[in-house]
Amino acid sequence: MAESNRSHLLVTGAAGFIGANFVRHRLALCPHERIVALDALTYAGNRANLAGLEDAGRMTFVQGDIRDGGLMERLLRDHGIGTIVHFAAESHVDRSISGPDAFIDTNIVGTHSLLKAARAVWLGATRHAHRFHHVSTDEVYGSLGAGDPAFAEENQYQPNSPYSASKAASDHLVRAYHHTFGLEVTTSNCSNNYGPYQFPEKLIPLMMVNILHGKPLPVYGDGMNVRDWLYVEDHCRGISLILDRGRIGEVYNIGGNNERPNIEIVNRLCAMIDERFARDPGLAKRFGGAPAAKGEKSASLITYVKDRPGHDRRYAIDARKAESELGYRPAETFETGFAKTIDWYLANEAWWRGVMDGSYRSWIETNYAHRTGSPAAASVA
Ligand code: NAD
Ligand code: TDX
Repeated sequence: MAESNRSHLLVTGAAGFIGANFVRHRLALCPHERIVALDALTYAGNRANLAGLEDAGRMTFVQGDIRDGGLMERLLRDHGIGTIVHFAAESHVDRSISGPDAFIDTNIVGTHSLLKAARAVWLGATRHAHRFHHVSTDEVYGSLGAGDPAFAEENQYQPNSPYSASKAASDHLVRAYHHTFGLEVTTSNCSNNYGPYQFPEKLIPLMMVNILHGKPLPVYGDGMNVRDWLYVEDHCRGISLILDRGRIGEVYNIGGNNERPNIEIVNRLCAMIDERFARDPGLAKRFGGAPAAKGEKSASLITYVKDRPGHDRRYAIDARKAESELGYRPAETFETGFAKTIDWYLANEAWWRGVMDGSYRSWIETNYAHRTGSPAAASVA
């Protein structure tokens, strides 16, 4: 095999939301590095998220499945990979409730397949320089009450959804491969990301696209569930710090220090879009169905719907370990990150229209109908 090189990265789930942002971030940060960008291109993965990156010759895209152990071993050997950054997963909690099987297959079996390949190639007859970084979520720690302290790395795991349970299982496998086989691993558990290239099934881009089409904004339950929101580039910076300075075998929590109830997020999004329509008359021409195009308020679309089963009430991250050991701190405030995100979606209409295919529409309609009993009201033309 080619000698493994820590500067040769395999990024799994590279055509998804955070994976694609990470590839862009890392290529810019480390001009000497090369990346093999692997993705199965499920409904959530899009080649367009990596557009233009292959031209410089430092990134190679491979369509493949992490469950294909033979392919994983070949990629590691043929490209002399010394660093894996593992994003590939089924990532949407609502889909894990309506169809958990894919979450078990990809998040647990898939992660194990990747770990086995890494062990076979890096810890075989000869030991090779390596790092396996596993990207996980704050949801593995469960749900907090209003006054509870934020999640620290030592918190007990209490996953509540099939999604978070599958991520918890994958975290345990990564830990076990370190303790039992000596695989050099790090893990990060991060809060809710937002920013460019996020698939419009997640809260912020879904609400954004629905506002622009004048469709209902489905707020689950009483809208008072709290999430900690982090601009995606800050998550990518956190992962880079762990890759470059993190201690082997350690877990780092990454967060935004930015807890907000969902209804505040939706109201703020509505107000900021109204403000952009007021500033730019061209938007009313492009999005004639939006309330703001008719002088109405986007917030008039807010519709409270049946809650997500088992809906975690609150997540909050204590990121002091990453801050003190690695110097991690989010660069964006909620105001700057949110403004960048809205402007990116307004400027990249072709991207989001391109990813909203028939299967997207049918998922959004089914999910909405299930919560309201009213079919198709949320579908997007
Ligand atoms: P995403 O759904 O946008 O992207 C996941 C990518 O993985 C897609 O491109 C998909 O095609 C690919 N994929 C799925 N199954 C695959 C398989 N079997 N083989 C190869 N590729 C496969 O998800 P995301 O929001 O970018 O999340 C990335 C990672 O970060 C996940 O592991 C997720 O659990 C974690 N995470 C996400 C958030 C968040 O707020 N989005 C927060 C914390 C942690
Ligand atoms: O239509 C909606 N209405 C609504 O009220 C949607 C899609 C969501 N919500 C609520 C549910 C959550 O309380 O908004 C909050 C955020 O929902 P999601 O965007 O689905 O994210 P969440 O369930 O919090 O999980 C996300 O953060 C942690 C990612 O999808 C996970 O991959 C990550 O691990």
